[in-house]
Parts: sequence; C-alpha cells; structure tokens
Amino acid sequence: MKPQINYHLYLVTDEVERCRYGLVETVKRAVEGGVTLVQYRSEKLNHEEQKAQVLPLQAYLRSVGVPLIINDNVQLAVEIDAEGIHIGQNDMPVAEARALIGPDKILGLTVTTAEQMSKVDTTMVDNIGCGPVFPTITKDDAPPPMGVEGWAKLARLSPLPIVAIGGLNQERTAAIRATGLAAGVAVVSAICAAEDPTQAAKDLL
Ligand code: TZP
Repeated sequence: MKPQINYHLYLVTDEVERCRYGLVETVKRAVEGGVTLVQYRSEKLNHEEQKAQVLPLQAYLRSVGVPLIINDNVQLAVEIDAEGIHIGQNDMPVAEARALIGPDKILGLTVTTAEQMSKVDTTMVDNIGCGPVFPTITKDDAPPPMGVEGWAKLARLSPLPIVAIGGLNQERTAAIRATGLAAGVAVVSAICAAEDPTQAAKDLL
C-alpha cells in the first residue's frame, strides 16, 4: 500500500555544511516545528557518501513517522527502502523509475512548463514539484523564477497534488497558500539556514 502523504510543509535538505545544526539535528528541530515530509537532496556527494548520511536521518524520521523521499538517486531509495523518490525532467524516465521503486512508493516529478504538465503520466507519478517561484541560491541550474501567478497558472493545469518550491519564505509561502492550489510548499534554506528551524517551520505552516 502506498503511504498517505501530507505535503503541507515539505523540507528539502541542503548540503550538510549549509544545515545550521548538521543534517539530522536541523531536520529534527524542523519536524518539531511541523514539517510533514522530508526529501534528502545532495548534489555534491557520491552514492556511498549519500547513503552514510541518509541512514541516520532515516532512522530518526522512522521513529517519528515522517516519510523520507530521496532526490534523484533512485538506486539509493531502493537500497534503503525510502518512502519515495523525486526526479526531474532530465533524470531517469518516469516509467523506469517507477519500475525500480515498485507500485507502493511515492514518485514526485519536477514540472516547469505547461507542455511538461500536459505529458505527466498520472499512472506513474504521485505529485508535482513546481518552481522556482522566486529566485533561489540553492539550485544552481534552476530556470528563471515564475512568480506566484506563473506558478498558479501551472498549478491549475496539474492533474496531481502540486508543491511550490524556490525562494519561499514566510510571506511568499502565505501568498502560495492563498491561491488555494497548493498541496504544500517545499523549502530548503528558509529552514536549513534558520537560526531556529523549529520556529522557521512554524512560521511556514
Ligand atoms: N528546485 C527548484 S528551486 C529549488 C529546487 C530544489 C531550491 C529551493 O531552495 P530554497 O532555498 O528554498 O530557495
């Protein structure tokens, strides 16, 4: 059975050196503030390094019942039996990723254009990540920001729960939620770099 996922406040983890209290402690504090879902993301580390880093995080998240999603590295998600994966348009094809993880895992897909949205295979994909809404310093290869209106246009076309990402802070998150179109918001630096990740998470609820 596929787990029921609450996308309301989706924490995507930054590289460990940009997590103010280290990876697990930062996530712990954020979960105490209300984070509902965590995606492990590292663009720098190799497979074994990612695995060593994510296992203690997974142990903590399991202890509190918060699902863990792995960014891009489908093989890692399979090896550690994570709850799901998130992939981009230039990563592995969706059908291949679904075949590897099986029917009971969550598959998230990044969508940044209406054309991509029209091609989403709802038999394979569970959720859409869409952004950057605002400029971000966290993703090097991010396309230009689409703004709340641009995001809302795509969200109206989405056949699946859609999450906003990119440059989101308290005020911008409120603007996204006010559209009534978001299943959730995803943040990296607003929580990982915060002096008080618990309060930062509460502010984004
Ligand atoms: N995908 C689109 S923007 C982004 C990702 C992973 C990074 C968002 O990071 P931040 O720090 O919340 O702007």
